[in-house]
Amino acid sequence: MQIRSFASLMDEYEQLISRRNPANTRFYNGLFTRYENPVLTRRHIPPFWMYDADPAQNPYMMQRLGVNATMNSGAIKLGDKYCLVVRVEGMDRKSFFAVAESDRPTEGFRFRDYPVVLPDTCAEETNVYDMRLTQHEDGWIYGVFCSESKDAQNTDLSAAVAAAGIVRTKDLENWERLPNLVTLRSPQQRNVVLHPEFVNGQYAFYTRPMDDFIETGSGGGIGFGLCKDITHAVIDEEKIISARRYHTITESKNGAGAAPIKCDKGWIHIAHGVRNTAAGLRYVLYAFMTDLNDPSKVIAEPGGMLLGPMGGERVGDVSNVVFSNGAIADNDGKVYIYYASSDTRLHVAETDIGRLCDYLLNTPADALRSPDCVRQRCALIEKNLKLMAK
Ligand code: M1P
Repeated sequence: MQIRSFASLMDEYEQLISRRNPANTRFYNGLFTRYENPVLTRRHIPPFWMYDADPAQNPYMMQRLGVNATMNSGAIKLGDKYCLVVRVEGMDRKSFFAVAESDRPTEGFRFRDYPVVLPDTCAEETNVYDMRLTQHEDGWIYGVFCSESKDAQNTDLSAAVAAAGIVRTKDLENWERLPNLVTLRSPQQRNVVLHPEFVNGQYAFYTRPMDDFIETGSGGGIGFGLCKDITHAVIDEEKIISARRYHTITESKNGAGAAPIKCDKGWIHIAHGVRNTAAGLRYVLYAFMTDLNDPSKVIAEPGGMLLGPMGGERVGDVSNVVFSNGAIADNDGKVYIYYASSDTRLHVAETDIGRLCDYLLNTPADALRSPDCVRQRCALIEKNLKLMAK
């Protein structure tokens, strides 16, 4: 096998970072634009994170600390920079966070020189992943993420406990770790999102109650709860605001997704859902809207999907997975949705507030119930055939 020089690995990496990412003009649905290339993959990891560049120490120029995947990032605009806090999965399948940024929303993302070093305050934690970022009106940027630990009460070696970890920062550089969220009525939590504004003077969280590490439980769905003190966040009362319903996008494992985006019609939420079917799990991104004055009240929840997997990505077990933890609403009204596909790479889709509102408020809510869906389609066809005949 030929031994590559570190310089050639760096050249290849720089070429990848500077590659343009044109819009995919073959795709049209009137709602969003897709782009030809993912914005981040494991090939975007700087070689100096993985190789010892010293040939005396690394004569075969062998990867010493490899990376398996980049996915499920939180997203935020900081000054002029589009920033992603990315879940980076090592070869050992354990994850850590790293900030990638660009001055353009759809290309040019480059990881900062060092990954995020979280304060080591949670001794029993074994894995961290999927951080959602919220610019809160209290002035801090919060990251809420999945904190996984060994289940000490269970002798099964693989039994795990999921909690919502909380960190805060002003610059995505220096992070303060706060105690994990405590929800008194649900033993475990994953995919929790902090609302950007105070609600009744308190911090508001969208939660996903779980009975155990995998099961979302009988009372599952998207929960909502308030807490007074985020430095010791405890939610006493967690109410379900969007219940799981059989064979809909919110059937199981639903989370609240990205931090909500405020517009004059309500709060726009972009989330992911997965349905169990005989053919396996079916992942989609979906959207819902909550009331401006009461963000615990869902006012629009189309039944259809917002964004499915890209064609040509159906490889292996996780071919179906689409997952979003982050979207950026820009000053000009454009919205960039960062989504992971197949649990290995991050893509972007571009839309705007007007289109998202139209989608949310005018897409049939029961489109996934098949007889209704077909009837609605027939009504649409009939209307269009009449229009075309004129
Ligand atoms: O593999 C799909 C997803 O599975 C988990 O998500 P959830 O909390 O919904 O079960 C996470 O590992 C997530 O990162 C992953 O994309």
